[in-house]
Formats: sequence, structure tokens, C-alpha cells
Amino acid sequence: MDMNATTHRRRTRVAFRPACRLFLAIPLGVLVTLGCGEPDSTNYDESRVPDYSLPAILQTADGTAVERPDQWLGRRAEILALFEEHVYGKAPDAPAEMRFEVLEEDGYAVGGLARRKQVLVEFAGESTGPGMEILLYTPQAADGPVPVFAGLNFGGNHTVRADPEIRLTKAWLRDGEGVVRNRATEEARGRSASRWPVETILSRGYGLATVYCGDLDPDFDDGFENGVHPLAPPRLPGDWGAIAAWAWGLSRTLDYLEADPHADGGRVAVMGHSRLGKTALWAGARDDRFAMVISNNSGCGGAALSRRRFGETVERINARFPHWFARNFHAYSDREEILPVDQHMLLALVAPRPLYVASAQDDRWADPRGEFLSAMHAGEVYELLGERDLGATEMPPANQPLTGTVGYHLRTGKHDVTAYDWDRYLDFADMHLRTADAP
Ligand code: GTR
Repeated sequence: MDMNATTHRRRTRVAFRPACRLFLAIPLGVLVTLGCGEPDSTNYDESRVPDYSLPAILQTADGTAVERPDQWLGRRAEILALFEEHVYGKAPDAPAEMRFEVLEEDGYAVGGLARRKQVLVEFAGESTGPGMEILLYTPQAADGPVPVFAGLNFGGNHTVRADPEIRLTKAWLRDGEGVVRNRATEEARGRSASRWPVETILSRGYGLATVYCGDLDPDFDDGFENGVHPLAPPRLPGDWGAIAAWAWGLSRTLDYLEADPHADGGRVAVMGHSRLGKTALWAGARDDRFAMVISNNSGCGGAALSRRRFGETVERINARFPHWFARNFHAYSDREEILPVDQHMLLALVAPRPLYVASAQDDRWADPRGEFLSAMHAGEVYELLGERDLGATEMPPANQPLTGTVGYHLRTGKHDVTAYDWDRYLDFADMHLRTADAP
């Protein structure tokens, strides 16, 4: 497919959608968590998607066409630097002083199916500095290191399963169910269990590592005074925001997994939902030690093409979440056309590693079609590197996954992570992370 400058044209017609008024009675904190905030002017009409021209992935800054696999590394470095400077911000290297303390070595969990491990990571090598806690499950039955899914969670490790042995996070949480005065309570245990089908993951021979995103950066705009930002305080407009800090934490999780005897650090799939799906993509793009990358309903600033301005836009995301991206990204609010990159290039940074993008039909705010197109366009780098692209130029019907080295599905239902999504990720991992001698 030749897509050096991919141009899309649409007719312009004006349409309006109903506002989110139903939610007005809900307290503001909950509103932010729920992700409501779709203004009346939100575009949900394909005919109102503006004409746009995507920046070429396979053409270097000096105009040279990238036609051979050996030219890709140089172009990849250029694209990565653009995302760092203009979108997510530059994060520091791994800290030299980092220390792992195993708090629980061999917990008997999930009815004997799992070995549960809890590990404290101290980034500055001291208990008073920033740190995070990893909850790691690996199958008891495995006789060697297993491939692992690694992902951040929204509410604390204790929300992943109703298990009294999981440490309640001491970190800041937004008030809501099971959270009182920004602290976790026992009631919150297992609150997000539907998003983490631990039994299924383990019984299919995989491990699961998860960390609370708020250990790395509590999700509010505080001028970057908490979490890991003090390790390298953002001063320049191209320095790290919250997503970059969360992604950095995923790389530190991988540092630990590389050292754990039960996990295979060479077969870690980074996975995330929504804002944490944006994070999984950025983590997988920057850190090529991640063997597979999965984006679940990541939307604007994640898998969706910014230039389509369908659902959430750059302007809207910067206004509501000013701390997520580098300060430079604010210059593109309502000016997507001058962004030096678009999100298909972020996905391309994952190549030739397996990449899976998942959308949900009712999740129009995340622009499912924009997520599909982005994955499709990224395919040209997979092709160049001898891997399979999506194998389709039309969006597939709901619940009919496409699986090349780039995978995609549109699930029925709303913005969420469901058993259906996980079954697809496990199938995809079976295709790409299993080796003949793997446990
Ligand atoms: C929404 C936000 C989305 C998405 C979502 C989430 O409020 O607009 O970009 O990240 O939150 O993380 O749940």
C-alpha cells in the first residue's frame, strides 16, 4: 500500500449530539473518573471529519524515502524523538540506585493456581524516595519462566482481586467507592476484578504483573510535585507529563521482571486500557524490550488518529487533563494539522513486534474508526520489515478480530476491558509469544 502522504476527504455537514447532562448530578471527582466530559460540540459524524493529510511514516526529515528495512532504525529514532518532544515529553533513564525488595515471595493464591509475589521498587534506593509496588502472579504449575502481561491499574493492586493478602495501596486515590479521604479501604478489594481475569490468564500459562498508576504519578494536576517526577523535575516544555511517568514505571516493572526467576523478561506483553492504554503504547514504543504491545480503547493520544477530530480531540484532552502530556502538546490544541506526527506513527514504532489495538463499538469518544485506521497505516512499516499488517483496509464487523502481526478488533459494548478482550489478547499472545519449548 503506498501511503507516503495519505489524504482523506469528507463532505462537511453540521450535526449536533446530545450533551452529557444526565451526569450533572454526579460529583465532579466521579465525573472525571467516569470520563464524561463530552461537550455538545463533540463530532460523532463521519461526514464532519475534516480533510486531513497524515505525515509520512516512511520518509525521513530530509525527504529521503525509506525503502529498505535497514533504513528503518534511523527513521524510527526520528519519529521517537518527535513524540518525545511534542507529545509525551522526555523521561529520564532508569535510576542507577533502584532497589527491589520482595515483600511477599511465594503467596499461595487463586486457589492454588498462582504463586503471588509482591515487590516494592524503590527508585532512589531509599524508603523515603518515590517507589511502586508490583503485584505479580505466575502459574504455580509452570516449571520455567512464563510470558507475562504487564499493565498499570487505575485503583490500586488490591482492586484487581478480592484477596485480603494483597497489600492495600497507601498512595493517593481519587475519592469514590472504597476510597475515603483519598485513601484505600478494605471495601475496594476486587473492585476492578472484571478487568483482570487472573484465573484465565494463569490457566493459559501466562503471568500477570500490575502496578497502581498513582504510585508513579497520582492522576491530578499538581505541578508534578509528587510521584516520580521529582526524580527529574519537568522544567522544559518537552519534559515528561503523567503518561510518560506511567510509561517509565512500566519499563521499571520490566526491569524487575527481567530479574524474576518465574517471569520470562524476554516475553512481556505490555497492556493498558484507556489513559493507561495510551501509556502502554508509549511504553511499548520507547522500550523495545516489550515483546508485544496491547492498546485497549486508548483513543485520543493513544491509538486514534488526532487529525480526524472525531470524539475526543487534542484540544479537549489538553483542557481536561493538562498534566497528561508534555507542555508542548498544548500548542496543537485545535491545530492537529501542524502536529509533526500522528498516532499511526506511534503504532509504527512498535514494529516489527506484535501489536494489538482494540476498540469498542459504543466507545465513540475514543474514535474506533480512527484507532482502526491508525493500525492499518502502521502496517506499512510491518510490511517493510517483512511482517504481516492488518490484512484489511476496511474496518471488520464487530467481534471479528483481524490478526496479522498487527491485530485489531471492534468489540460490541462500551468503554471497558472485558473477558472478550482478554481472550483475544491471550489468543494473540499464543500466536506470537509461545515458542516450541515454552511452558
Ligand atoms: C477520559 C478521557 C479519555 C480516556 C478515559 C479513561 O475521560 O477523555 O482520553 O483516557 O478518560 O482513561 O478512562
